[in-house]
Amino acid sequence: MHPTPFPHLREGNSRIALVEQGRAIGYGELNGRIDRFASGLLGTRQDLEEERIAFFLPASLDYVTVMHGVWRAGAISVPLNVASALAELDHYLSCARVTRLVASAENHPLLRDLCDRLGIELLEVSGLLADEIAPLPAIAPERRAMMVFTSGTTNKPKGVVTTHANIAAQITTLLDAWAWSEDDAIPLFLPLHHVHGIINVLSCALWAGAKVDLFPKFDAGRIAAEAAAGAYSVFMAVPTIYVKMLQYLDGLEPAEARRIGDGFEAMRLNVSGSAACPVPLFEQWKARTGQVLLERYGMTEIGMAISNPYHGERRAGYVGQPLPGVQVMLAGEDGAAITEEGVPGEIHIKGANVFLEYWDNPKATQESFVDGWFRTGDMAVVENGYYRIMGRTSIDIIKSGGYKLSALEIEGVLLDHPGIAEIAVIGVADDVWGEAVGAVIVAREGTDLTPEALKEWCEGKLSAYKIPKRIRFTQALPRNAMGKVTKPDLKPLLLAG
Ligand code: MCA
Ligand code: AMP
Repeated sequence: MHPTPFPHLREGNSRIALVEQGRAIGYGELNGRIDRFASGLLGTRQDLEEERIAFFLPASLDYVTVMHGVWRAGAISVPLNVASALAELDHYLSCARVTRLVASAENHPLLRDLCDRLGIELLEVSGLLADEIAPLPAIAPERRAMMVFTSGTTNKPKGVVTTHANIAAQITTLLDAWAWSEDDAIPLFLPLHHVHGIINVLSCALWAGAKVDLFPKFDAGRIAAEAAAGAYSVFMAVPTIYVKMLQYLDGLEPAEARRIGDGFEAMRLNVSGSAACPVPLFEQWKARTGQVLLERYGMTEIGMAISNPYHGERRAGYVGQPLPGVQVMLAGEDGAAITEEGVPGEIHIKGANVFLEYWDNPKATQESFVDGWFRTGDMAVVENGYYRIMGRTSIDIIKSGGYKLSALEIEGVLLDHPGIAEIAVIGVADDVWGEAVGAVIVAREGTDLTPEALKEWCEGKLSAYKIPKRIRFTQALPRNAMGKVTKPDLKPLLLAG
């Protein structure tokens, strides 16, 4: 019996599982390393019984070893954002009540004080690879497997807990819907503390027995070169990355750009998600590469829920239909199900894919469900059989570069600044990022605030992408129909109040 519901990474699969900086790692080697790591984690224990083990690692052999090793030892994986500021890490580690943190030696100096203060053991993968493989516990599918932090409208990010069964459901529906096979190869450059990178790319590929090319970070030039060389069959990214790829191609000689475009055209699938794919972007990508983007809709709490078809029409500006096994209901303001087309409602979701709970937060968990349906906070409408996402019910959620950010969390941090009397953080429409983080600030009298000084002050408190890029004192900014402030020409400028 497999110790976890996740297949034993295709024992007997002689194919390549991972490519890390040009080095190919086979499924056999990976499997053995995971078992050794799980054994090292267990030590003298037989089952880690949902102990929380965090890891601060980029996409790497070590990351995969820890994620699966933690699962096999019966603990909960808590993957951390490697771009987090220390104050953010402090929140994740204390909220999850993490006992052990795995990071590469070069990051130990950065994390040492925090771990000491929180009583967390700071470890390296190499120190936990046991020589002998211990008997691994059999893990029931309903046990907790992973905790991923997500921003909500409330102040601090919440830990979304999924079980082994949730993860299995989220993966297997995509394997079928998008026709994954062991012949596939995919680049992985998305951050690995979010479901998009963890489930859609890494876990689907490993479950299928396919090949994953690991990038420590997004690198348009290298991705383009590999795509042109025919290295990949599947490509998955957020809209901002498609914008950045197009910008990169625009800067090349036409013949070179065409060669890369042909490389993308030869792939069997290009997927976009995590944020709305604007119709012009869909069209530009098609013109450049011949690829008709498959747009889908998902969320940390539910994995993927709605997808355009793999076979059949992929409609620009729409996310398609519910995935097999996922129940979708649009709820009107009175909570009743909307049955006719053209009437907007909030997306509610049911299915084996839906998460178990927000960690240590029964109130938030309870409030996010109604009659067993998970309330996503996203509005949608069905038109000619296809769902169209209309936006969030709360303007306090900003989606920037595919990252979900809480305006209130950013306001909370900035309000500690002695020169800020009042602040409103808002999403500002942006061609590259979808939305950029904007802040409207009322300064305390006599203070001399500049965007640069504020940015510097935020270091260590907020990840770089949460730092307001556009700061301005003003009375009123125009809003669009969705309630979003849309003033594209706002400059990083601070005017006297
Ligand atoms: C980075 N920068 C930004 C943003 N991000 N500026 C404004 N808005 C942003 N969102 C700035 C940095 O501060 C820096 O500025 C400069 O851009 C370069 O930063 P860097 O991090 O190097 O940018 P990048 O490497 O070009 O990264 C862009 C990226 C990244 C690759 C698009 O944001 C990314 O990987 N996004 C994907 C997020 C994701 O996977 N989300 C999935 C969650 P300066 O130079 O001034 O410091 S959603 C999900 O999982 C659900 C389930 C779903 O549906 O998928
Ligand atoms: P996260 O909570 O970080 O997992 O992000 C999930 C959110 O991203 C959803 O609740 C939506 O608001 C948004 N989202 C994901 N996919 C799409 C899409 N294709 N179009 C519009 N919004 C999307």
